[in-house]
Amino acid sequence: MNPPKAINLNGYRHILYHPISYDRAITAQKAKEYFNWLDTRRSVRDIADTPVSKDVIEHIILSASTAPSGAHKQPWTICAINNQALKSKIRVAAEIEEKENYESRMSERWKRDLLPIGTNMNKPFLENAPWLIIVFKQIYEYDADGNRYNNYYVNESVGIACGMLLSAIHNAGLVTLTHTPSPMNFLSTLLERPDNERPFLICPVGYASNPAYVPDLRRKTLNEVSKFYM
Ligand code: IYR
Repeated sequence: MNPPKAINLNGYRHILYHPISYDRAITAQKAKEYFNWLDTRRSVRDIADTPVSKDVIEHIILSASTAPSGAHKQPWTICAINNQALKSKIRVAAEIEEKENYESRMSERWKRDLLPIGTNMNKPFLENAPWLIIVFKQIYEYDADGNRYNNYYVNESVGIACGMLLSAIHNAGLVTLTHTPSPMNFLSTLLERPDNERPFLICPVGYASNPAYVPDLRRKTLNEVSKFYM
């Protein structure tokens, strides 16, 4: 007998889920192929001004928004900016904070740790990239009765969505980097975000410049990042 297409739990409808699954050989192949593909992702600062269509950005945002979240509140607002004047304002404001960071707020050790990455206070990618995707977290919301309630596991949920955002950008053959100027409250003002939202991450998105350079970094090995208990 076929299982019912839907059941009732706590008065809520639960529907039969048909996950895509593969036989053992294909499962192993898929796991390896995904790693090999994801391992080609790099944070890229040399981003070309080549246009990227709004439709592409919309689907990247939809992909990020498939992330699991605390009580399925999806506590994020993902802003996409391709207005040149607004991008310039964001660059100017970010560089003011970064100047302060590099000149006084960051420790000597921190700056030494960034030498291999080659970052500095100049953020041309904020203006050159065709799109800035700026993720805001929603720390609280109002229910139907107008009562304010806090969202759950907001940082975890939004962090996961950002990971999926990066994967979606990579999948489209585009590049980005995770930029977190600190403090970044200027984003709330410039983008006129409501009081319940806090800026979480800036991702400039576009095609890589040609040529583009990235630091010659090595990723930790499986042994370095994992411990199996079998
Ligand atoms: N937010 C600064 C500094 C910075 C900090 C870390 I940790 C990095 O991995 C990279 C940069 C900046 O964007 O330059």
